[in-house]
Amino acid sequence: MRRLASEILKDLERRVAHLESSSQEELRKSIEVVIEKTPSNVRIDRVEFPRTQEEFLEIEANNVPVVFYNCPLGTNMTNRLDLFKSGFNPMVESRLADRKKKDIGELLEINLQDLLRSNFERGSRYVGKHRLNTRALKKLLGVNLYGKGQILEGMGINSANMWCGPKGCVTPLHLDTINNLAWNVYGQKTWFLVSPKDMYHKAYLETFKEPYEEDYKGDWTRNDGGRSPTFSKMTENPLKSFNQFPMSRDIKFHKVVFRENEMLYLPAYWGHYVNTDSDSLMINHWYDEVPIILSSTRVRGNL
Ligand SMILES: O=C(O)CCC(=O)C(=O)O
Repeated sequence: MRRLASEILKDLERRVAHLESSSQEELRKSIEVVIEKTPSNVRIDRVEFPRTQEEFLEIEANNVPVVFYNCPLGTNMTNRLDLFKSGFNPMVESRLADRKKKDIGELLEINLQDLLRSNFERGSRYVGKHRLNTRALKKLLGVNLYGKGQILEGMGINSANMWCGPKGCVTPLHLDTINNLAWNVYGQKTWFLVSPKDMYHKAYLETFKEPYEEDYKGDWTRNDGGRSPTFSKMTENPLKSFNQFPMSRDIKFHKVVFRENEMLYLPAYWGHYVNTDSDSLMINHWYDEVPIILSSTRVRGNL
């Protein structure tokens, strides 16, 4: 049954009343600042990868996602078989990526090559957020993205994660409290991006799981170290979910088709729903947790 807006607003008040801890308070303040900093009418641009770090920093400071094309990070990897041939074979946690399931699926530990060999055929399993160290990254891609003289040198990028799976995988709408640079190594994904303001004032009200479930305990500002406060119940294409979530009609979903050898800069607190359009491999890096940016000087280091 549809919920009335007034009921939903009451629900929000109840949730806000439970924001007790100072870290949650700090996060809340951060969100307000982020919302203030983010222009309300935005367009997601697709631009040539910056030539200098200054150019990159200028773009980054706008707090608006950008897709960079022509990344100077090309690899010879054109499909999952190249990944297979690289001999890279860590144990990975994969999860079910069934669109019909209303959650992100149970985790299964498996070695990557077995996964590529078996489940890609059935198209049911997805490796999300598999942490890579510098050596693994180098082995996988044969490039050092953040070495001396690179645009991203000294940016404080301290993690690399691999996302790999077949067509049809979905990551439900959620947000992270940390900046993101995602590089599409091969394949195509479609991202639906939501501004921090819409996430806070519209999406969270209606689409997020009950905040007091054992797993979540707090509201969406909860910082759980995984940097994803929680996933929403929006597991289907957002543009086809209006019947289920009527308030989401008012949300501006920015649709971004993310192609091979492009990099997406996604500022913290931007909501994202991701659909995998073909077999794909993506590497992403989180950096500069936003509350840290707001409360102290920025300390930058390297991977
Ligand atoms: O590519 C995906 O499936 C999800 C990526 C994501 O959520 C992220 O990079 O934060």
